[in-house]
Amino acid sequence: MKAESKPTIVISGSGVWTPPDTITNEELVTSYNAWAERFNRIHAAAIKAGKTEEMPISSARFIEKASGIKSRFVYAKEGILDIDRMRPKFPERKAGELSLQAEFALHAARKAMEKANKSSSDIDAVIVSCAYTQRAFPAIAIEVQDALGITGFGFDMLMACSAATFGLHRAFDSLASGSAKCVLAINPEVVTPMVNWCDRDSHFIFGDISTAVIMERADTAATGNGFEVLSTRAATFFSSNIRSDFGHVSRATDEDPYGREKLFHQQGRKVFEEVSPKAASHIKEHLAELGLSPYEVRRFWLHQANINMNNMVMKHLFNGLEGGGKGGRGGRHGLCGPDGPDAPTIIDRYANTASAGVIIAFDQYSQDLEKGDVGIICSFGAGYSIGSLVLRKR
Ligand code: CO8
Repeated sequence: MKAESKPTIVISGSGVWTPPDTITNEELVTSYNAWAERFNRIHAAAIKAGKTEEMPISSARFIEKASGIKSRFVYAKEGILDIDRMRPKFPERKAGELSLQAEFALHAARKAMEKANKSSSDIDAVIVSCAYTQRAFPAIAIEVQDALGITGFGFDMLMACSAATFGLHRAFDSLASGSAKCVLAINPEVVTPMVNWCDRDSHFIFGDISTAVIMERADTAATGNGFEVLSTRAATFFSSNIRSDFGHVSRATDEDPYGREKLFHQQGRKVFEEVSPKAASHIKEHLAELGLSPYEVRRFWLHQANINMNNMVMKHLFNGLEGGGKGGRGGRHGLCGPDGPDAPTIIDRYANTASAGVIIAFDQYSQDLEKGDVGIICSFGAGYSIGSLVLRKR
């Protein structure tokens, strides 16, 4: 959607909140391997008879090389590393208490509000958009709205790794149509309960986090800086290569709602191969709609699932393009890495935080941009889904 003849809409603040615990690859692998070795010892006879599959051994070196991940933030470390549990342990909260996910949301929301210099009375819409909500209703967004004393409306939406961009699209549309004047869009990603910590191929991928963004009309923005939203773009293509089938219907099908197939699982290699070119084409086409070349983009805030995948997206994006233009990246072709944050990576410290990764990258690598610089936020993931916003520094 183009912003032509519509009011100027800006991102005026963002915030990132991290839970207190971290788990390094080494810690994770030590505990997983102890669990796998014990499993193999206990089931040695069945494994020998071909009745049970042997659990493979994980490696910290593989994880870093294959994904770029070195460490991740988690809400509760202990249960995950306990080989008698292999999943986080959170204390239950009663209906009258603030829910865990609302607490996550509030931490990031307050940071974004402070950055944008907004109080609750300035905001009239709350969107909680993430990979999982901890309950069906009442909406976490309404709980957050109530806790902050915001008058207006709030709703939850799910869109896996593209939840942040798709949530911001809804914020943009509400502001453009006039149904809201200032939107608080939050991504409280409490994902560690849905990770299969006994699956060697995916136990290292995710971490918990919370991010938030304030989007509003330029004429109400309290700070003169921030980023103008030039345009938004979304695309989806059905695929079963990334699935999480946990849901209320399991109660009726008598399936174990926490079985292997119900937790997060993926065909990682296929996802890598299929999504990277799609994401690059999406970015190229979105920029072309605005008459821009990738060389005119100062910063690419990409989804943070895998460093090699982001390098592949950037390679596809610049492949076959002529030279560098104004503000372009010259010979560097925007690759992620130590040379420079053209497509900054935060995956080493945070791992994959589902939808929040693009907002962490944006929050941490946007202060140095100069007036007029163009950047693009682009998420891609389960669905498949791809969502982008082209921004210009004010
Ligand atoms: N340690 C040692 N070896 C391993 C490990 C490990 N931990 N894991 C796999 N291996 C082995 C494999 O078994 C394989 O062995 P072999 O060759 O003998 O079969 C070998 O290493 C290579 O395996 P792969 O080809 O699978 O490895 P890759 O190099 O492709 O790396 C990745 C695997 C890192 C998973 C990679 O494929 C990847 O990241 N792909 C992108 C996937 C992606 O972006 N997914 C997005 C999912 S997230 C999302 O959309 C939102 C979901 C919502 C959040 C859900 C939260 C719970």
